[in-house]
Amino acid sequence: MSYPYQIKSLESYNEAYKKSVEDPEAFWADVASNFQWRKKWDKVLNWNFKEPRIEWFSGGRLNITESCLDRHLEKLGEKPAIIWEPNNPEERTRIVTYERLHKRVCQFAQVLKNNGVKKGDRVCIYMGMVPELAYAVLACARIGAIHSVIFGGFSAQSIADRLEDAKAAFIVTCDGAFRGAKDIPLKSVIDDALIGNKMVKRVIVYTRTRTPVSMIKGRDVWWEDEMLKVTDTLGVEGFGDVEVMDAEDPLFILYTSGSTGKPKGVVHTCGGYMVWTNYTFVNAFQYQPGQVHFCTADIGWITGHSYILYGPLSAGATSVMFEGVPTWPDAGRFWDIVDKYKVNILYTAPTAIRSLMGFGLDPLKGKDLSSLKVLGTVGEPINEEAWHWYDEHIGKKNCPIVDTWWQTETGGLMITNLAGITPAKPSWATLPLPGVQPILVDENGKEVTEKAEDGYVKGNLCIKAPWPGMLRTTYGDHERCRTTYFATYENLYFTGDGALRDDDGFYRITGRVDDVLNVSGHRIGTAEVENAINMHASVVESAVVGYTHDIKGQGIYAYVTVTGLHGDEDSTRQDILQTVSRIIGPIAKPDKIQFVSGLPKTRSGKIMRRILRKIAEGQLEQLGDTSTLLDPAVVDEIKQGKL
Ligand code: 6R9
Repeated sequence: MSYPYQIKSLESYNEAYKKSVEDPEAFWADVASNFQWRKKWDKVLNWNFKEPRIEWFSGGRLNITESCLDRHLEKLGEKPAIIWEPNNPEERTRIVTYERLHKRVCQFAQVLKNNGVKKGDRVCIYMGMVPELAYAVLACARIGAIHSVIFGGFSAQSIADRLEDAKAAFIVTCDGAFRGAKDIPLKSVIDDALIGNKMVKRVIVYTRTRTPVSMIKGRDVWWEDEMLKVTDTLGVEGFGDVEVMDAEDPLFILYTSGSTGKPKGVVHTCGGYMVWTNYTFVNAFQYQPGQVHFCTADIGWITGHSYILYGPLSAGATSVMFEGVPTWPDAGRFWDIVDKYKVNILYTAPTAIRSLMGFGLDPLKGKDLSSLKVLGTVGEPINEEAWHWYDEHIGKKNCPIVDTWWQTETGGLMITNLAGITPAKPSWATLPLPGVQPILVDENGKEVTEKAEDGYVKGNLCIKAPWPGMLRTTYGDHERCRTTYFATYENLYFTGDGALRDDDGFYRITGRVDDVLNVSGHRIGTAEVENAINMHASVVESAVVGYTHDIKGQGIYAYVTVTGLHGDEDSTRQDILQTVSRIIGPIAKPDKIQFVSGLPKTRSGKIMRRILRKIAEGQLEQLGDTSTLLDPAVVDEIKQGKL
C-alpha cells in the first residue's frame, strides 16, 4: 500500500495544515479518495455546532471492512494482519493473515446473521484480548450491526446499564479471560448482568479458559458450534457479502465517563471514522509498509478500537494484539514482545511506562529493542521523567516519541507531533493535526491570547471546526451530546481539558478541568464513584476527588460520612470497596477512603471540592478562604484526619 497523503516534511505539514483549514472539503475529499467506496459522497461536509449536526461524506456508501480487509487480499493476503501474543508466553502465538482475518470475519458475520442480528442492531461485546474479539468487532461492522465493546474490568451492574441504554439484544463474550496471574470469569459476569433483562435474545460464548459456565437453553450458544455451521462457506447464500452503509450510519457505540450522570454512549459513524483513524495512524506514527505496530491498549477502550483495529487494518499494517499485562510473568514482558515480533512502533500509556520504570533497568537486560523506530504515548499527560526514561532506555535516543492527545469523542489523534517530521517537546503534545483547529478560551468562552506570567497562553481547550472522526451524538440522547460538548461555549466543541500554548504554537495538555478523573489512563467520573459509594448501606454521603499518584497519574480519594461502622474502620472501608467494585468495577475502587463527620459545604449546600482536593494533595496550608463555609470546623477535622 502507498499513502499519498502521508506527510513527509515540516513544510508539507505546514502546507497540509493550511489547506485543511482554508478548504477542508477539498482537503478531505483528496484523502478520502484513497479508500474503498461503493458510491462516492455527494457532499464532503455539512455542519453546525449548534444542534449539533455533523455530516462527513454524506451520500457516500461503503462498508468499512472492505477498506480494512477486502482491498488488501490481492497484495497483502499472506501478510499478518494481527499477531496475537497470548497471556502465557509458553502458549502458541497466533498469526492471522489478512486472508485468514477476512475469512473469519465473513464466517462470524454469517454466525451473527444466523442468530438473528440485523443492520442497526446493537451487539455488546465483552471479551478478553483474543483474536476472536477482533473477528466479532469487524463482523458486526460487516453486517452493519453497531458494536459496543465493554472493557473486561467493568462489573455486571455497569454492563446491565449499558445494555439497557443501548437496547442491545445480542452479546458476544468468552467463558473467561486470562490476564496476568488472574482468570476473569466473563460469562459469569454477563449472567449477573442479565438477571431480570428481557431484551437480550442471544449470548455467543467463545471458549478461552474453559472455566465452568452456565449455558441457558434458547439463549446461550457456543462460538465454536456456531462457527462449525458456517465452515462450508460455499453452501451459504450471501456468504461474505457486506451490508453497504451510508457514510453517516453508526459504526459503533463506546461508553465513556463524563462529569455528571451515568456513562454516555459516544457514537461514531462509518465514513469519517475510517478516514480519520487511517489518516492519523499513517501520519503520526509515520507507518511504513511492512512495519509491525504494537498498541498495548485494550480494545475495550477507544485506543484499541482506533489503533489496534481500524487505523492499522485500513492501512494494511501488521498489528500486535497482546492478551496479558506488562508485568507478567515479569516486568520485561513488553520488551520480550518487541524482540519476538521485531516491533517497529510501540504505542503505550504513561502509567505503564511509570510502572515499568519502578522495576529499574534489570528487566531490560538482554533485550535488544533495536527494531523500534517510533514510540508513542496516550491517555494522560506524560511527565518529563517518564518521557526521558522512555526515550533513553526504550528508544535508545533513536526513536521519536509521539505524545498523542485525543479522546473517545474525537475518534482519533488530534494534537500530536509527527514522528521524525515535526519537532517533539517532552510532555507537550505539540501541534494540531491537519483538520484540527484548537482554541484556548477563558471561563466565559472568550479566546485567550495573552500570555500568563510563565510565558504561556493558558485556557480551556476547545475545537473550532469539525474533523472527520468526531462524535456525532450520544446514543439515544442527542440533547446530552449538545449540553455536554457544545453548550458550554457557543459554536465550539469543548474537550474538558485545560491546556497551555507556547510561542511556537505547541500545546501542552494539563489535564481535565471538569470532574472527570484519569486513573491509569482510564476515565472515571467523580459523580459516578460517589453514586456507587452512596449505594453502600451505611453511607450518608461522599465526595470524591483526584490526587497525584506516582504511577496511576491520578488516584481516587473519597471522603465519606457513615451512619456507623460495621466492625472497625478498615472492615467498613473494605465493604465500601466491594460495593464500588460491584456497581462500577474494580477500576473505580478508591485508593483512599477517609471517614469524616461532615463534608465542607457552602451555605447553599454545595460541596467545596476545591478544599477537598487540596487536602487530598496534602496542601494543607493552601486551602484559601474557608469563611464562606456552612461549618468551617469540619475542615479542621478533615485536616487532622489527614495528618
Ligand atoms: C485516547 C484517550 C481522554 C482524556 C483527555 C485527556 C487525557 C489523553 C493525552 C491526555 C494529556 C495526552 N489524555 N491523551 N492528556 N496528554 N497525550 O485516552 O481517550 O479515554 O476518552 O480519555 O485523556 O484528559 O480528555 P479517553
